[in-house]
Amino acid sequence: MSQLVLLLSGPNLNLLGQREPEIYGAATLHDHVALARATAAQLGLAIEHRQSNHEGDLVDAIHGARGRAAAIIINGGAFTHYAWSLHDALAAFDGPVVEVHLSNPSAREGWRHLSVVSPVATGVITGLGGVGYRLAVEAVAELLSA
Ligand code: CA2
Repeated sequence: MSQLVLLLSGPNLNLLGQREPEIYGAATLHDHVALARATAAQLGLAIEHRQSNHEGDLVDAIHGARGRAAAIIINGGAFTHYAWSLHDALAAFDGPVVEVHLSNPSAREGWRHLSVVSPVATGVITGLGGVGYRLAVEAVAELLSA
């Protein structure tokens, strides 16, 4: 049976493709999830995707992954930069955590340079646009097979 990977999307990512294509590209969140699912299928993994604009929903989703999902891939959106509840929830998850961002937050405004997710992530993929979602799934497959 396929191992389950929870893919989490934070606030405003549901608007991708509608604004700021120069920063985030023209693809929609649906496109990124579809790429992650297709990559996962090739590698014997299954993706469960959850997007929310509410911090507590994402914390609940991380709790719900405990003992059920083998790994988590997270683009926390702007919560990445200040939502310590996500940090604590991820710290309580046993399994690889891959943080992914479409843009490179370190090359943008100062307030985006801090990630509260990175200290509890196994690895981080930033600045590669939608390709990052494929690479995140490939990284998870490698980590789970090691
Ligand atoms: O680069 C990324 O993937 C980000 O996580 C995207 C977040 C941003 O706050 C992070 O610093 C980096 C923003 C997500 C979506 O923002 C949109 C806003 C308006 C229209 C479309 C997308």
